[in-house]
Amino acid sequence: MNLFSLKGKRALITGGTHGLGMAMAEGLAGAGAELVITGTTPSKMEEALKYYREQGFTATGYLFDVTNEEDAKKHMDIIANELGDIHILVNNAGIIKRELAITMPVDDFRRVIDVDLVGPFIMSQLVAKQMIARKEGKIINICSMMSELGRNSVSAYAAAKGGLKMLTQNLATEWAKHNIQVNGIGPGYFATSQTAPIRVDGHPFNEFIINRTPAARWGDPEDLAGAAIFLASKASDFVNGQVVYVDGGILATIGKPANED
Ligand code: GCO
Repeated sequence: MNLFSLKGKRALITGGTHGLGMAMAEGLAGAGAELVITGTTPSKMEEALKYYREQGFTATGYLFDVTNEEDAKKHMDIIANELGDIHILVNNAGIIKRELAITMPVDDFRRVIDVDLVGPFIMSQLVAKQMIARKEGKIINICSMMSELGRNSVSAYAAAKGGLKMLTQNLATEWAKHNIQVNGIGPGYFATSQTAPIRVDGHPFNEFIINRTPAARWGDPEDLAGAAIFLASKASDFVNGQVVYVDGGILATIGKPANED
């Protein structure tokens, strides 16, 4: 089981104050990693750090916007001085704006691309500099079903997450020779605050997803911990540029008629 041990490793999870980021951070800490959490909301950060520390985990938090290159560099320098190297980067911070493309304000489209695609590039470039020097590192980009499929109202998010899948493959291409493994996790449909509006009982999308998912359920954030531990540990030292889909089988099937068991 040493293959999956993260003892002695420091993992930075962007947007690790709630939702899927928190679930993955908990999994990494459970495997032995020290946590560095970034966020943008002081109250969420305070609550999250209290929760991590109540679990007995070592956790430190930093408030900055990953799309602000100058601020990100400043905080990554502070982290390096206060804590030391980052061994594992999880680019999890992301937003979604659901609006049909025909009416979506371009500034909204641009903001989604900025947070979900440019932010991961900025953070990857900052940590890769120390990982190249150290000749080892793990970068995990949180992609999406929308890295592969589209649906009405998520054009910006799909463009960003499709780009994030290709960014994962390209960073893997450039940095594998430095023993840096860059991979992705593609969550299916999970029960989080981001999906709460389309998950309420009776919402047509809720029934649709249950029917469209072979596992016939929404994902539980804890379902992601295993993939995060795998891609953060020695167990994936020869895995490069892959996206591990944790989706209950959605991408494996064209789906089935609503009345079919
Ligand atoms: C949506 C959902 C999805 C999921 C997830 C799927 O509106 O379709 O929010 O985007 O959150 O990204 O992988």
